[in-house]
Amino acid sequence: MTLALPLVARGKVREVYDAGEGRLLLVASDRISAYDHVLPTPIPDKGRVLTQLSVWWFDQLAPVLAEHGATHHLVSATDVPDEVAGRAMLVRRLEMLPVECVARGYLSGSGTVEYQRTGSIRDVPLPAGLVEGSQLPEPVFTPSTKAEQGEHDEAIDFAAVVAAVGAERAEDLRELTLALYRRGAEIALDAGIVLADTKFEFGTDGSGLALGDEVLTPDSSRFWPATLWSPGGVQPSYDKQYVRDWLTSSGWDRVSPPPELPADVVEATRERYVTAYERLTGRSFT
Ligand code: PZK
Repeated sequence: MTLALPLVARGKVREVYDAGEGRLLLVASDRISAYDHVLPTPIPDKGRVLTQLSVWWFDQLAPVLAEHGATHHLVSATDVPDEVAGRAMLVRRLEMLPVECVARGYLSGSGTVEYQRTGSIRDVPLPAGLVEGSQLPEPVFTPSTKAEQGEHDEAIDFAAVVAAVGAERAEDLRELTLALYRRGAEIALDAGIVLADTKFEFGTDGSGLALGDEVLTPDSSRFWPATLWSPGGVQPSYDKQYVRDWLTSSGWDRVSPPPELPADVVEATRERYVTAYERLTGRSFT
């Protein structure tokens, strides 16, 4: 798929185009990544589900943003080229800030490693005895820097955020990130989904902070089925569990190009994305 617009940036599973007049077009594909690889098999409708979920979240989060004197970048999800209908967002072009704003409400992955080494996460001391999957006493702001393509984001402390954007903006980013996470996690839990952590990206538009990128999707967040939440081990992923389980059982070495997924794994994974959308939004996906 090639749009007749200049390509601004390309991620593993989505692209950004210049739409002119100070606007960008964010296009989500049906590609899926696992274990740091993009798989050769697309998941039908994934791009549309994640885009429509993001659009819904922008609306849900608008009051939280307004309380903080901030906005979001979404202009329209309908005024987009036919070729990408349903899976593209027209957004305001912002001056993006060079910080990935992560909030964690549960211990997982690199957060668990950091806690086991230091008893803290970033600048926040935590009680003893937490395990992979534990809920944290309070959500924690765990920023990172955007790595070059193919590299992992690098954890930074709050002082590094201050150095990057200044003290006042750093405080604003932390407060807004945690407020958005808290509201998102509350809405998700009502729908039976634990929002373990998530990443936001912010920019500025001349009058203040604006929430950019995609928001609170399974690609920017860890979603866990609430009914299966059981601290003490790696939690099943809401969306990618079938894919990870199948890749593991396939004997793939995680270094070679990944194999094609079988049709039943594709269909079960598509169903997970659609169900997450339907449970969260209360709408049917059509
Ligand atoms: C922007 N990215 C990261 C996202 C990719 C890369 N509103 C904005 N204004 C200016 N720049 C960006 C945004 C947004 N969102 C974000 N790159 C540019 C990114 C999606 C896919 F390949």
